[in-house]
Amino acid sequence: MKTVYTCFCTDVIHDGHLNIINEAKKYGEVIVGALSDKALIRYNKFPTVSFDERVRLYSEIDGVSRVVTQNSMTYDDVIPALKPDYVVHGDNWGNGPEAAIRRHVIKLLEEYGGKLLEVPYTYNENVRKIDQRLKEKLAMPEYRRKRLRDLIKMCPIVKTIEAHSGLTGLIAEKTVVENGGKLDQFDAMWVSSLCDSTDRGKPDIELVDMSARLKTINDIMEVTTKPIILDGDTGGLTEHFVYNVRTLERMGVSAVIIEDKTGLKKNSLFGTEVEQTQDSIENFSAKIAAGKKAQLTDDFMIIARIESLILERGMDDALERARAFVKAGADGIMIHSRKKDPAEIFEFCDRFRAEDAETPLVVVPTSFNSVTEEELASSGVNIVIYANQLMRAAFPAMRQAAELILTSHRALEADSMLMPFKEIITLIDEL
Ligand code: SPV
Ligand code: MG
Repeated sequence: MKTVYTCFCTDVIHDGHLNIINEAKKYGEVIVGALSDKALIRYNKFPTVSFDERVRLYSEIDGVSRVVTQNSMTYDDVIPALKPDYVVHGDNWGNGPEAAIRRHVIKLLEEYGGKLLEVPYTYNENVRKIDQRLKEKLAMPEYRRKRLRDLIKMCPIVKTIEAHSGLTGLIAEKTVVENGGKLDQFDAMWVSSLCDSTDRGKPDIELVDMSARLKTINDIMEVTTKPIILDGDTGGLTEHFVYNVRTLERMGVSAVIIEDKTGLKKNSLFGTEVEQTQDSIENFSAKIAAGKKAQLTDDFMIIARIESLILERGMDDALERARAFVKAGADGIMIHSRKKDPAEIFEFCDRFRAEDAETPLVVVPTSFNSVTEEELASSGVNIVIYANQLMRAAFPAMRQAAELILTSHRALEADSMLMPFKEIITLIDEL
């Protein structure tokens, strides 16, 4: 009997999947591949049920002979091993980033004479509702909040991009690229104080208050499902911080990062060019401990950001603070630097990891931007934050468009740099 292989990456079986199985079984014994969690999260999906539950779900479908694990989104592990006579897939992967996977599957099949069968993709009201329901589930606070802790366990490094509005949230949520046959996307979003302030035309000095920051978070949450890390500046007064922890947690924010500065906070990238005061270890530890005591779930994370390298207080001071803040209950350490060379970040990570193998490490490579995710991951970094690039990309583009219109006395000259009108109206999902 011939064998037919198809890969599923769904948490819910709908008409479309049943149609694939019904078509597949006409050609032989049906083997379903369950995409592993690690592969799934790079593939624009996040599981809402465990891998074992997905395997059980697929095994129970009438017509499925067995379920195997597929670890590679490019089918490299399963096709050469199983050599199925046919691979069945919906006909909706010919365009966009998935097209590379399709080409690769065809190549793998050609190596031994296997064939690709494409089934018309089913898109009806029932399928649409199920997709929508899954998305809603992921956007709910209880799912979104814990997703960051899950990602830290699942990913070599959690890739986080700044978002400061619904629109930038959509970019963080939906941007998927194909690179070397693999799909990739961001895992999480950073609500930066710098970008949230800049977007309002205000300086980054804790002037934009928590009510305004919560509005930004809410705008982002309305249109996304990915976890949110809030830049909480200094955390403010401990007596206020505890209330904000509760609010953020209830909203479904996954983590707040607070920095060990006090008084008038200025952006770290100014370094010692402006006057900035570092908080004492005792005060900041007490703030962390109070925040941890206030939170109600085990999911929420309070991450301590150490400014010793920014303020040129030295590596030993940074490490002493890291030790103290972890002891006070911090769920992670962010170490910041404004040097172009990542050497001091690597030194911190190596020395910290020599004493503490567990506590998640976070870095923001704005200045030391030549460092790769792979290098950071191999130094023990768990979360990389691209803290301001979307804002910095948008500003010069908007200014250039404004200048072109002013100098041309019409909009035609700016047109080639603009997104087509049709595209911008389809960017936003309608319910
Ligand atoms: C932010 O994005 O606001 C940050 C990171 O705090 S930095 O601008 O590098 O200080
Ligand atoms: Mg900030």
